[in-house]
Amino acid sequence: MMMSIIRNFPRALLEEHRQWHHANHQDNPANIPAGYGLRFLEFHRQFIARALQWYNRQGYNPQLVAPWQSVPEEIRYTPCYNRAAERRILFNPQSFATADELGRFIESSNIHGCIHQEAARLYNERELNDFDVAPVSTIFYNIHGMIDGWYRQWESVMGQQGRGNAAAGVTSRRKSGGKGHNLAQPDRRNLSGKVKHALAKNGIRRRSK
Ligand SMILES: [Cu+2]
Repeated sequence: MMMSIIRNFPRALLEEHRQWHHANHQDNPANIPAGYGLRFLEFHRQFIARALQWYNRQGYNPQLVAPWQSVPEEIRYTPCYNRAAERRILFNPQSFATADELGRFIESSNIHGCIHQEAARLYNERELNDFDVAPVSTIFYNIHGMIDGWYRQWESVMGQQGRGNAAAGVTSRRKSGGKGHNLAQPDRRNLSGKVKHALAKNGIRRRSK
């Protein structure tokens, strides 16, 4: 596994990420407040886009920051890793009525925390386990690009894509208000096709380690 610390990562970007996590810090993963999940997904989506824009302008190796196509096996088999949570996110995304629900689940299931913690340990990159400095590690973008892929898959399956970020949030919140929509009860066979299609459409692909 390649790893690398981006030595000249811009201080302003690092500070922005640090402050977001300080402002949005959650003490109790079992009780993540409404709204946090959508903020988490949206903040990281736009943060990694801007950080990678800077990264690419430096002419650095894009392979090092490519989204993981899946969680590395050595992480999936650690005690903190919630494989049932992973299954729900990947294969039953329509069970999350809103993007906020998906984002809160990514936190409350500890799947995000566990990936950071175990990647830090396994790849000997302790920055990854510290919100204040995690974005200096190229592995941060492997992880958050993958998580954003989960979010994009949810958007595709739920018909949210192409509406813009803010609109998607508003729309999905409105949907939870009970107005029926056609993806509420998809049949399982349809779903796996949709999920596969969404993954392909989002360009999620295998990356060699
Ligand atoms: Cu973060």
